[in-house]
Amino acid sequence: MPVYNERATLEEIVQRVQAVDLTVNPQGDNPLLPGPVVFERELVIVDDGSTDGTREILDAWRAHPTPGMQIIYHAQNSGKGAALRTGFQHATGDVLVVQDADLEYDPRDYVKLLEPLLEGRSPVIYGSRFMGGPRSAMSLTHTLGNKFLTVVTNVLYGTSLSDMETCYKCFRREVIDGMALRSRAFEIEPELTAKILKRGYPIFEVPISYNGRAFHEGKKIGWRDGFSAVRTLFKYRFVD
Ligand SMILES: Nc1nc2c(ncn2[C@@H]2O[C@H](COP(=O)(O)OP(=O)(O)O)[C@@H](O)[C@H]2O)c(=O)[nH]1
Ligand SMILES: [Mg+2]
Repeated sequence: MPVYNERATLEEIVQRVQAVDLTVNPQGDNPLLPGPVVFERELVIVDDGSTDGTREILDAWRAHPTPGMQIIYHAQNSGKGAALRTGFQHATGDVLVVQDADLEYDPRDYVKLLEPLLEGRSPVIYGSRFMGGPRSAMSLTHTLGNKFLTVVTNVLYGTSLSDMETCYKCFRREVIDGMALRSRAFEIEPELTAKILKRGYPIFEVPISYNGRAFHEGKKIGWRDGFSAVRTLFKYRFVD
């Protein structure tokens, strides 16, 4: 969980992550499929130099450690990409899921990501906001921006994804083992997607719910990040 100045939502999202039932029932007629699987939860929170009071909340939690929860501090703000890279380094589990610290994504969807993963459909599952799941309105600029970046991804990498920029990226650890991730800011989404596809992993998508927030509620991504995403998609098409 990358966190930057999320005082208003941090406690609520962590409570939701901790509360969610992680029992997954893989379906299918493969006799080798396990029965119900209960995933163990490990939450790695990376605070990226927050200055709005988020640190004080985290300080209090660090004073009374919760098993299965790590809290890591960046000395200064370095961007969502840097925070994710720190988180990936510290996570010890077999499966990783990215969880933003706002309330746009719903942890109850984790099982939807884990089910096809366990069924062996792919070691990489993306939760898509554009497959008919329940959602609040997304602004027109964000909708067009997301669709455009997804089309650029599909053209460059020969895929037919519906949501490249989704925060709900779930993958087995080995998918990113040894992967040199360089992005500091929001270009981490196209970089991860590009490198996963170049390693030859198919990305399996499932519908998830989405409760988008507006800029005045703290959303930070903007049109400059769109340009940077396009540059990133082109760059990693040709270099590693
Ligand atoms: N680490 C880090 N995280 C950030 C930064 N900006 C946003 N985030 C976090 O990254 C996630 C996504 O941010 P958000 O503004 O919701 O972006 P969007 O939903 O992709 O537009 C949230 O958990 C933020 O706290 C930043 O500069 N550094
Ligand atoms: Mg967000």
